[in-house]
Amino acid sequence: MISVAFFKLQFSKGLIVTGISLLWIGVSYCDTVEVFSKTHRIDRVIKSMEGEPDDESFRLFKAEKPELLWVTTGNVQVIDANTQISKPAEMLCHSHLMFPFANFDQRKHNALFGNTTNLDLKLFTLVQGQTDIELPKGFAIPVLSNETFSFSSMIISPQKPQDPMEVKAKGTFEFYRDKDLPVAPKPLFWRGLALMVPVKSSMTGDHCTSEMTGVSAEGTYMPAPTELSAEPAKASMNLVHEHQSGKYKESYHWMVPPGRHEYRYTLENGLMIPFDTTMHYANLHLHPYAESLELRDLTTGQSIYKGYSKNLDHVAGIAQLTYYSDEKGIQMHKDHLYELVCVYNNTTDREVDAMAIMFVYFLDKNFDRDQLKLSLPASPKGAGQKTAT
Ligand SMILES: [Cu+2]
Repeated sequence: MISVAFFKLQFSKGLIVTGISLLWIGVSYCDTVEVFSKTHRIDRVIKSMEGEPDDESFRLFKAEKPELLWVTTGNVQVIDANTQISKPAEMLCHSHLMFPFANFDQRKHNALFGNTTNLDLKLFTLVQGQTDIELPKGFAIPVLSNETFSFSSMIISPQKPQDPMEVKAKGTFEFYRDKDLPVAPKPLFWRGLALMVPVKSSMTGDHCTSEMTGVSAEGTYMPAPTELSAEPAKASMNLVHEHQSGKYKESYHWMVPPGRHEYRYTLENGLMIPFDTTMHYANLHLHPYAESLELRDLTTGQSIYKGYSKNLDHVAGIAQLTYYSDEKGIQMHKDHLYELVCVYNNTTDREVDAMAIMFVYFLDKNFDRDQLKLSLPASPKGAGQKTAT
């Protein structure tokens, strides 16, 4: 059967959802949803992580009854709010397709799938240097049509614009309706693995997502050895927290002094996976002046994936990040020790801020769409027309 879908739904706060057949896999088609941030006026330099955060709520698809959807790709662009013309990619700090932060409960979410899935808060993080994610062919993230999502974005401006400009972030996400797929995709779940650096601070974090923190252990604060510790980045002082050992504070956002520096971090919580499984996709989040980020298996000594960053020539920014994508995958182990190794080469004469996060996608091997029983009530009247923002 070959069919073409087209729908257009108007949501609140500048959100448009359109769908049309764009990508064909065999005889199946995908739907596309477009989401827009609010308009930002840019008239000055706005550094990394110092832009105004924006969140837009939306649903992927309006269905009479809840149904299974499979998310496969994400794209983000910064566009002129009036002409829709694309702006330079260095104006994007980051954006996420995620469940709403304020009320996401991982346990409750996965209970919707009979506890056979292991999804976390985010589906995609798109950043300067990689504004597209396409999961490997035949792989996708299972979600439900009646779930609310958040398109979160931050726009920055490494250079002062000649004239003030009005811009928006535009997110485009593709998904399939399960009922249109003769063959089930292989399910993936996301984890964010952030490199933490010992920092000189006694601040305590209180608003953290899983990749931003290790375990917040009780204990007496002891400063990290001075030669190892960095200044925490001021924009993320509230995310400084204690290392699992209780011996020092650490942060996923820190300052790199001039020169070339290597940072190593043993993942305190491992990979946060419930079983041994395979990894099929990985993408990076690095800041300008980064060279590479590597995930290593300390138990076997094996390098799992080493990604690289190419910096822009004309301004502090990232031109391109490499990513890992493989249908065959790499075997990963719940009980192995893993390490992140990151290199920054700060070629300026002042400190620059840094992050190093690897977003990884694992096979959710216990999820079986044929066993999924959607016992959810149908969406209440009007659901999907307007969602909280
Ligand atoms: Cu960052």
